[in-house]
Amino acid sequence: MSFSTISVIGLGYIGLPTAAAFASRQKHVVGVDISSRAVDTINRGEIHIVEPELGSVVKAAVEGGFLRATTQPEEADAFLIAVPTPFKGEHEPDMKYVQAAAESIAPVLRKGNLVILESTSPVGSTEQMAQWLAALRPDLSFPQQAGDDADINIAYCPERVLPGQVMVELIKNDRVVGGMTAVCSARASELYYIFLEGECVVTNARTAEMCKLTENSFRDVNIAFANELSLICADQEINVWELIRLANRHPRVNILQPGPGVGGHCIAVDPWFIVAQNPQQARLIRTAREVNDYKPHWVLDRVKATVADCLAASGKRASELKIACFGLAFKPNIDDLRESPAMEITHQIAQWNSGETLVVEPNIHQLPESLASHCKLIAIDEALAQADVLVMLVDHAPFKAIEASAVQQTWIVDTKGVWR
Ligand code: SAJ
Repeated sequence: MSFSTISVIGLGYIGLPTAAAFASRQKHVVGVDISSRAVDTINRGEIHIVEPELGSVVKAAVEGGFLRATTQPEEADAFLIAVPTPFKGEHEPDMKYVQAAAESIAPVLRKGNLVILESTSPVGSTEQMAQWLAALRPDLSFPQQAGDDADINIAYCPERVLPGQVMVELIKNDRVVGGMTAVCSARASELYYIFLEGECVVTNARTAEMCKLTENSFRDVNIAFANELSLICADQEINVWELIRLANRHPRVNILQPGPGVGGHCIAVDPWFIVAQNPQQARLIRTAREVNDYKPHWVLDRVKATVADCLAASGKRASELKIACFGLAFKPNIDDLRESPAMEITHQIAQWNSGETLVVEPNIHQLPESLASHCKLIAIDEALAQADVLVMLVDHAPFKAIEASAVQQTWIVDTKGVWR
């Protein structure tokens, strides 16, 4: 049975691009979101998130009549669930949005439907979702009951796109497809091949769930290694960026880059899902999280020590001192400030600093509310002209383009090796 109507539940950073990708292949897509603001924005052909190329694809899809958003699920041939899975309490995954999404589609499910979970989820979540659905629809059969003959097919297919490159990676990246049965995997692959140029690599649901967590944990552990090196090198008075560049000349060494910490909504969260399920075994993964979470505190201590040195050398009063923070985003060349270590550090500096805190962030026009009353958003050249202490937090392209001769300050904390 082919897919003529596809419903995407959750129209955020993953759901909306996915909905737009299907619609761009002339499929009728019904996007569902609990936010009526997001729904209204999309139905106007506009977007509520920032992602290159997404705006034009959504506009064309809405104007062409292929994409429509609503707050209430409707009947469809396939349902993709792409809602957030944050953590709660002691870093345990919070599945309430997945459960709510499953409960919301249960009444409109019909025989022959395919349901795919895309949200990053702990191992066993797809089976759990299938049980929630089965409990609400005893009139239908599910894979855990009827195997390949089930009325409803269910699969776990994680997204793995990089923010800032979503519209390219969504189409080009290979896709891990974890069906609850072989038929579920085959149907899920058929669905993704509507837009996918990469390959669907088939496995079972549990392996697919673990695969997503593994990818982001791998990156977190490797960034933690770089961040730990940066602490050791600071103590040993070695330039960590030079060290990594040299070590990476070895044919089997490829160290990532240190920074102010790990931000974003995935890499700093997903490893905890493994730790929550396997606390005894996941020692390295937990420690990597702790190393990366500690880094912003270490940077703040470096800023305080540098400011103390600057005050002692200049004879200025603390209230006369200007600190300029370069970058707020969670990584270079984007405007996304959520879960950003640079934001956290800037906020802490502004709270502590009795002088002026200047902020340079070329990707935004206005400071977020949490900083607005304590900081001033200014241009690169103004900050370089005014500030006593410079704090480099994000290696945005315009910062890397600053001529060395334009930086006259002696007191610098550079978390990204831009002013090495
Ligand atoms: N970072 C470093 N040093 C590095 C690389 C990154 O400190 O060498 C920092 C960044 O500055 C940022 C954080 O890590 O604060 C995460 O950035 P990222 O570019 O590594 O990853 P995300 O969070 O934008 O996207 C990741 C990707 N996962 C992997 O590369 C394994 C993406 O493919 C996933 O789809 C995404 O998580 C997700 O949604 O799970």
